[in-house]
Amino acid sequence: MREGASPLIQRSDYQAPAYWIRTADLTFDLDGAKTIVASKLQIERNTDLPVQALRLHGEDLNLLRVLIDGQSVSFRHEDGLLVLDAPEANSFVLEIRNTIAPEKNTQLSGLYASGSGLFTQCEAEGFRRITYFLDRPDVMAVYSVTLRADKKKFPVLLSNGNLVEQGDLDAGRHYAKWSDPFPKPSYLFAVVAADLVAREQWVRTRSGKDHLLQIFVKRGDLEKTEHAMNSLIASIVWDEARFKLPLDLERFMIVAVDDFNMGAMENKGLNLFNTKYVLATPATATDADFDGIESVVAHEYFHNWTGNRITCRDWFQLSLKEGLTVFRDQEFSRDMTGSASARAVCRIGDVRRLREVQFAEDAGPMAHPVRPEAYQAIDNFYTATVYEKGAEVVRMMHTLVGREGFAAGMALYFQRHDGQAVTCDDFAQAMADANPSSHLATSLDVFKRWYAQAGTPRLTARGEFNAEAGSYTLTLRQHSTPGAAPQLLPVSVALFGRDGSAQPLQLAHESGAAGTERVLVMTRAEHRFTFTGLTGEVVPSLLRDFSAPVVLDDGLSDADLLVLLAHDTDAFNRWEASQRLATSRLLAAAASSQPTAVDAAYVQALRSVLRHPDLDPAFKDLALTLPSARFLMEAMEGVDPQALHAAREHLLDQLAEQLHEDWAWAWTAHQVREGYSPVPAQSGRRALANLALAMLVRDARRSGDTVWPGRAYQRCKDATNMTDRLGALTALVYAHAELAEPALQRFHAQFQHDPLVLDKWFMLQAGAPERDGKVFARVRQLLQHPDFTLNNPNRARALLFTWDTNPAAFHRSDAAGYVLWAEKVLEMDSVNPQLASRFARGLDRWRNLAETYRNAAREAISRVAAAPKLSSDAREIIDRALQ
Ligand code: 0A1
Ligand code: ZN
Repeated sequence: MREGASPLIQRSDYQAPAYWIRTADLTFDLDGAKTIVASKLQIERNTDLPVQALRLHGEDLNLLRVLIDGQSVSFRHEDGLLVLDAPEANSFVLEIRNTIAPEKNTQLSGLYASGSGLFTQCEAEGFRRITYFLDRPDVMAVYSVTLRADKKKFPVLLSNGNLVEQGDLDAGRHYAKWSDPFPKPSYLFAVVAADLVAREQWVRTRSGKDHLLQIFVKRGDLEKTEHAMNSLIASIVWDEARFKLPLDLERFMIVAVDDFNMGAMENKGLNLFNTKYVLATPATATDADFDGIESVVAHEYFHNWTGNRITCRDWFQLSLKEGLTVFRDQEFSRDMTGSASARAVCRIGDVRRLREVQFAEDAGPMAHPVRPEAYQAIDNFYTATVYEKGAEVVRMMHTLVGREGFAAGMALYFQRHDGQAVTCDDFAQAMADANPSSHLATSLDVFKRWYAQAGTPRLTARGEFNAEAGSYTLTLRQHSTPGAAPQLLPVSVALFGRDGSAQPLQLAHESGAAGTERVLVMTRAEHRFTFTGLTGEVVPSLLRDFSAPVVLDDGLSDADLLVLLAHDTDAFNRWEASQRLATSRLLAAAASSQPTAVDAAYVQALRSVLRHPDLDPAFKDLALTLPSARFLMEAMEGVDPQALHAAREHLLDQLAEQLHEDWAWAWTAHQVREGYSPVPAQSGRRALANLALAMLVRDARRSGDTVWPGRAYQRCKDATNMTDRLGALTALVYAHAELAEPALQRFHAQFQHDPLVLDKWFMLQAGAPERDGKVFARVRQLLQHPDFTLNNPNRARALLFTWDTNPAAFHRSDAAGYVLWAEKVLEMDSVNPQLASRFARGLDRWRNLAETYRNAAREAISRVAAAPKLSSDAREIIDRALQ
C-alpha cells in the first residue's frame, strides 16, 4: 500500500519518457500464493533527451534479479522507483524476475485473486504492482505473454490479443501463449487465469471479416449472458454505422469477475467486467440493470477506438478517452431506444446523475477541471467531472458542429492520431479543423476553458416583451466561479405563447424563414438577443435538452412553468418544469418550521401529467418523481438534512393522499401483460406502475388501508421479473409497512445464493427513507450480517455507499452517522484504499451543512485525518476536505 502524503503531480511538469519500451515478453507462473513474473523488455533510449538513469515503477514487488543484455547489473531503490544507471547502448534488453502475492492483494489493483481465479486490473497504475515497468500511458509496447498454471485450478488462461499456442506441461500444469499485435500502454494489459465457461458468437463485420466474441463467466452463469452478448453485437454495429469504426480484432473477449473496484475495464481485446454489468436474467435483474449492462458493454467496446487506438499522453488527459467514450455510450443508448420520447428519458437520466453528483463535486473540496492540474493519487480522479462533465463538453462540440461535422472531426482525429498517445487539445483541434466555420473553430480558445476551469457556471436569463414592437429581448448573463473567465455556452431556445403555441424565432437583423428552435451561442459574459414578429407575451424555454452543463436562473414564475409543463415540445424542459415546481415547494417547506400544505394548482398539474393520454409512461414516472435530497441539498446553503427530509416526506404523503385515485388508476392501467423484455415500451410502464404502488402503500400508512400493502406483498411473492418484485418490495420497505419484514426475509431466503440480488437486498434497506432512526439501526445491524463483507466492493457499496447518500439516515443530529462513517473509512482503507477514498467522499459537502452538522462532520473528518496509517488515496481526499 502506498501510504502517507504522496507528492503532488502537476500537469505542467509533463516530460516525455527517457526510455521507450518497444516490446514486452512476459512469462507468468501463476499461483494464488506466489506468482513468478519474468519480463524481457526491448528498450530504446529517447535520444531527444539527455542521457539519464532508467527509472522503473514498481510497488509491492519482490525482486529476484535484473539483467541487461544478459549481464547482471547493479540497481538501487529511490523514492519507490527501481533505478539503473544508464546503459551504454541506446537499445538493450532488460530482463527482470520478481514475485507477487495475488491472494494478499485485497486492493484489487495489479494481479489479484477473486474466488478461485486470478485477474488483473492495471488502470491507472496497477501494472507496476505486477512487475517493474515504465508504467505511464505514453510508453506503448507490443506484448507477448506466456501463462503457465495448474490446469485443474486454472483451466482458462487469457491475455490480450490472439492465442498463438497452448499445451500441457508436466505435473498437471498447462500453458498458453498470447500475442497482441497492437502496441499498447501498460494500463491496457490484462491476464485471467480461472475456471470459467464462455458464451461464444461469431460475427461478420461490413468488411466481410469474421470475428469471435466471447463472454467468460463462472459455470452456472452462462444463461445470464445473453443480454451482454446482444449489447456487444449492437455496439459493434453502431460504431461502424455512426462513426465508421470497425472491430479491429480477430477475437474480442469479456470476462466477468465478482470483485472489481469499478464497472469494467477496456483492456485491449480482453475487457474485464464487474459481474454487475454482465449477468442478467429477467428473474434476477431489473430494467435498470439491463440498461446498465447495455451502456457499460458499449462504453468498454467504444474504448477500443477512443482510448485504445488513440490513448492519453498522461493521466491529466483522462477525459480525452473518458468524456468522449461516455458521450459515445450515451448516444448509443439513445439511438437504441428507437423513439423520441425514450431518447428524452435517457437524457433526463444522464442529466439527473450529472447534477446530483458532478455539480456537487464541482462545488466541493474535490472540484477540479475536466483536465485536472494536479493530483496525488490518480485513482481519485476517475470522477464525475472527468467522465460526465467531460461528456457534456464533447456534447457541446457536437451541438456546435452538428452530427455530420462531428463525424468529420472524429475522422480527422483518427487520421492524425491513430496509434498515438495524445492530449485533449489534440482532440479539440481536430474537431475545430474539420469544422472551420463553426463557433467551435472561431472561438476555440474560449471553448477550451471548459477543460481548464473548475466549477459550474451560472446562467441568468431575463426576457422583456415589447408589445408595441412585437419583440422580445432576451438578456443572457453568465457568472463563472470566482477567477474564471466566461465560457462558450450553446443555449438552445424556443418561445411559447401563453396558449402553448411555439413561436417563430426571428432575430432582429435576420430575414428568411424562421424555425421554432435554435441554438444561441454565448462567448462573452453577456449577450442580448431580440426576437421580432411576435404577437403576444411569450414564455422562454431555455437550455433545451440541457444544451450546456450550467445552473440556469431564468426567473420563470409558477404560471410560466405550468405552461412549459403542459406544452413544451422539448421533453427535457417539460420534465425540468415539473422539477422546478417541486423544488421551490420543497425548499420553502424545508425552510419553514411548520408543515406546509401543498397547493391545488400544483397537484392538479401533476394529475394532468399522470392522466395525459399521449405522454410516455417513462416520462410520467420521471415527472412525478420528486427531485432527490441529493439534488436539493445543492440548491441550498446551510443544509439541515433532517428538515429537508421531513419536507420531502411530507410532500410525498400529500401527493400520495391527494392523487390516491390517480395512482390507483395508474397502477391498473400500466400492468405489462406480455412476456418480459427490457425494452422502453415495457420498462416505462413498469416504472410508473411501481411508482404508483409505492404511493398507494405509503398512503395506506395514513388511511390504515391493508389492501395495497397486501397487494404489494403478493407481488413480491408472485412477480415473474425482478423489476416488479423489487418494485413491490421497495414500496413496502420505503413505507415502513408491517409486511416489509416478512417480505424482506422471504426475498433473502429466495436469493441468498445470488450475490448481485443480495446486493439489492442490502441496498434497499440502506436506502429507505429514515423514520425514527430505524434505517440507521438497520444499517448497523446489517454490518454484522454474515453476508456482509468489505472485501467485495459491490457488497460494500450496496450497504455503505447507499447509506452515506441517504440524507436523514446519515446526517443525524446526534452525529452517530459521522462516527460510524469515520470508523468505516479507516477499516476500509486497510483493505482497499480506492474503495475507502470513494467512501470518504461521502462527507465532501460538509461545509454546506447547517452548523451543528458541520461541526460534527469536521470532527469526524479530523479523526480520520489523525489516523497514523492512511493510504495516499484516502489522505488526498481527507486533506482536501479539511483545506
Ligand atoms: N477505464 C475504465 C474505468 C476504470 C478505471 C479504473 C479501474 O481500476 C481502478 C477500473 C476501471 C472505464 O472507463 O470503464
Ligand atoms: Zn471509460
